[in-house]
Amino acid sequence: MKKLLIALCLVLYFGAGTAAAGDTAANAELRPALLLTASQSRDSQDLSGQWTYSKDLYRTGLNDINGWVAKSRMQRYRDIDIAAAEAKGGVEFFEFDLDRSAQMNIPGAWNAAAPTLRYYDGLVWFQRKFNARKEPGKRAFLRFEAVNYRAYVYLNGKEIGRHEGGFTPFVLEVTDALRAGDNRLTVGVDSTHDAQTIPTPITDWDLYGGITRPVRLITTPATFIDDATLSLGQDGRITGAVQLQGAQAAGQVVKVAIGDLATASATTDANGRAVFALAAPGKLQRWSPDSPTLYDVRFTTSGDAVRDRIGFRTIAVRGNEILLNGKPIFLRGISLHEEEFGSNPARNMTEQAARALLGEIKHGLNGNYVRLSHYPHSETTLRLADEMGLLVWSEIPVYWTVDWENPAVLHKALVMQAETVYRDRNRASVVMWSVGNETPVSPARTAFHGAMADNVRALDPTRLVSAALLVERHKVNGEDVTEIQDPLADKLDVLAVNTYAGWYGADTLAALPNLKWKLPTDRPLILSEFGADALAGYRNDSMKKFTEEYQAEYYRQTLAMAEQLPTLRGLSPWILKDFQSPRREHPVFQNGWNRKGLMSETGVRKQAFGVLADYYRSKAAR
Ligand code: GCB
Repeated sequence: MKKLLIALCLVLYFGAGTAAAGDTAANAELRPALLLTASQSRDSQDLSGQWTYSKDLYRTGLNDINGWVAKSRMQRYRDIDIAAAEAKGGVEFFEFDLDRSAQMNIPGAWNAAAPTLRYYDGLVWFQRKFNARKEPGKRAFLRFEAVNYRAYVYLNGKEIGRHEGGFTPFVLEVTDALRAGDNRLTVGVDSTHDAQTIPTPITDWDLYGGITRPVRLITTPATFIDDATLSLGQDGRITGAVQLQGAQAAGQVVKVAIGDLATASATTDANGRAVFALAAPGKLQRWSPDSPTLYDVRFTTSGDAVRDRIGFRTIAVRGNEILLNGKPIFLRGISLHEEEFGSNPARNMTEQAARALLGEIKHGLNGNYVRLSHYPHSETTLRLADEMGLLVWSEIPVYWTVDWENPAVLHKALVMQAETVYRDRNRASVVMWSVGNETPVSPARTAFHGAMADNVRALDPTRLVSAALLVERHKVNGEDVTEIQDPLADKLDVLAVNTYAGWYGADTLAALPNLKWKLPTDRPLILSEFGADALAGYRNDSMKKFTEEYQAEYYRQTLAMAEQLPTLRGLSPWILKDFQSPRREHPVFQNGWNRKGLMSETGVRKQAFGVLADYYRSKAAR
């Protein structure tokens, strides 16, 4: 506990800054050394495609027995042509050869790639050879959008960096390690989770180990724009900042142009940072789900330029209302895992795959909101949410069990939050940062979440903070009353609860609309989860669990219950699509799939889909 208190004091100390949009002393320690914000607009080489791989369950490529340095015949990252070495003969021999190993499509989780890897949980080495030009005066970086869960990265036999955390990007400079011509990139990916990882191994979704999102080689000038942000404030001003990196970062003029509506310029300080503030132009169209206007925003210096597509909107709470651009809004949403339609998904979120999922929410369900659970989703999904007009709840996997008393684990959570905020703060769609999901109340856990709430506010004071809480039921005057009894509620702008009455527990469906709730009246409430399993195509009127009829009726009755909650401002039922979970092994109904989807894994709509779609249609009309 003492160690945790020290960590919290540090957080509070670092959290003491007040300036807007991040980058204050408040979070300097948590800022990734390199961001390459808006790097999709830069010169780059996409390293997607066929990589070779080698399983390494006993971690021989990292360590030998007794923790000694790995044997050279096991070191998968060596820059060596093994076939040529073997042809020469001699005493040396090898127990791997990534040049002649099996191939796998990257990005994508290994679990879907081969039956032998379906439940493989451990270390796998990946190799990709590529050809590069080396341009004098330019710098080169590798940007990984996500590697689940730990990455060990080597270029041409040299270690260039490591990263922990399966859902956030990281950038490694390779200017010196890169060769003109042939290069050998080797990445050790360890999917193992333990009591000190985030999440722990106790979840309700698939393991999905691997290089699950794109990897790109990016070149920049010697001094380059590392970060560039812009957003609309409650005061009607657009503010933002640009961070340059490199020897010439100080004293540079930086220009920003918002479409053809407005321009501004500023000069970088000694740290290479320039800040902007301008009155929102009269013609500025506010971003909203009904009108998701994005502007082409260009940031330029004398030697560099990046572009981003940015929407401008405000989000706030007033009493128990959620206000988008100053007007009350009801969040017509659904929860979503990062898993594409299909019978053997690989968590490869291509634009087409993300569009298919978000399209069902926006056009199928008449939704305006999505809970991207239970971890930061791909940049592709976030950019599409901006483009299609869906508000987003974003979270990191501080889920169920966490080692609450461990300062190192808290530090991981804060870093993961920072990586997420720095990645997504130009996304108008993101309106809410969640600091946890269904964690059992205890003093250590509440201190942990409290530190996360303070951290995320310091990083980004412009968005709302929430958490998916558990509820409790008590007898009051002989009647069951459902309540939030969680001190974390004091830290949140929006209260959110997961409720499964009618699925887990003994309640009948008919009882749901009459359940009594006691809720704070001063804050908006979201039902962040409710749901029931149904196997698509299993139909009969017997009202047995796992039938489509039961799930549809569960939705009707839960929505009737929701109508009784006066401060309810949004819903994200569990979940759009059936998703893989080793926790779910009923041999007839589940077979490794959590069946709470409104659609099957292949995209067949169940009856409850229509129930929610009709409800949202009438809600939108009201
Ligand atoms: C929950 C969890 C979610 C599970 C779901 C379920 O409360 O937040 O991750 O998948 O329940 O299906 O039980």
